[in-house]
Amino acid sequence: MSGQGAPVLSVKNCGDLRVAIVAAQWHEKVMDGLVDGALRALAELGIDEPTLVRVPGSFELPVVAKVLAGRGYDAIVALGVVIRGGTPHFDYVCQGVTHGLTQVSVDTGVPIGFGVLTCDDEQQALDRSGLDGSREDKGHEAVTAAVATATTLRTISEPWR
Ligand code: DLZ
Repeated sequence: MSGQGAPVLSVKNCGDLRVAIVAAQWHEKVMDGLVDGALRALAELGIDEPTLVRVPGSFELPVVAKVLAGRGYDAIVALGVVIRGGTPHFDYVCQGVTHGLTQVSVDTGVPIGFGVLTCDDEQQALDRSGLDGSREDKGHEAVTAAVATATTLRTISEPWR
């Protein structure tokens, strides 16, 4: 999967949305880039004072996302970096976080931006981190996708006239 084909999203009328970021702490340098990109995207969208919650690792993202989803947030952004090692652990963490976040989002109806990088090595993660010199800015992208979906849900939730 590559970043080619990504849409240019135009998100409007979202300044009043309540957004929470939940971010893991493994791979600090890459995580710093993802969190910075997410906060930058929220500022560009006029969404002030987002909540930022840190968890130890990506595997802990879904449970905290679920609690946040129950606290009235309109959108959640989950950020993490999982890098392949020499054991099957990588697959279990990736599967757990992906399945867990999907389940939380579908069950609660709260959109979750998926900003969890699953990479073969650190360089692949840096290339997607939004740090200087990187090709992609996945924290920024995850915010834009979550907020765009929240505005869509607001539109289709309005009663028919
Ligand atoms: C254990 C583990 C490993 C090996 N690798 C990562 C990783 O690359 N990225 C990440 O976010 N978390 C990793 N973890 C930690 C798990 O996500 C989790 O925090 C622990 O298994 C404790 O539940």
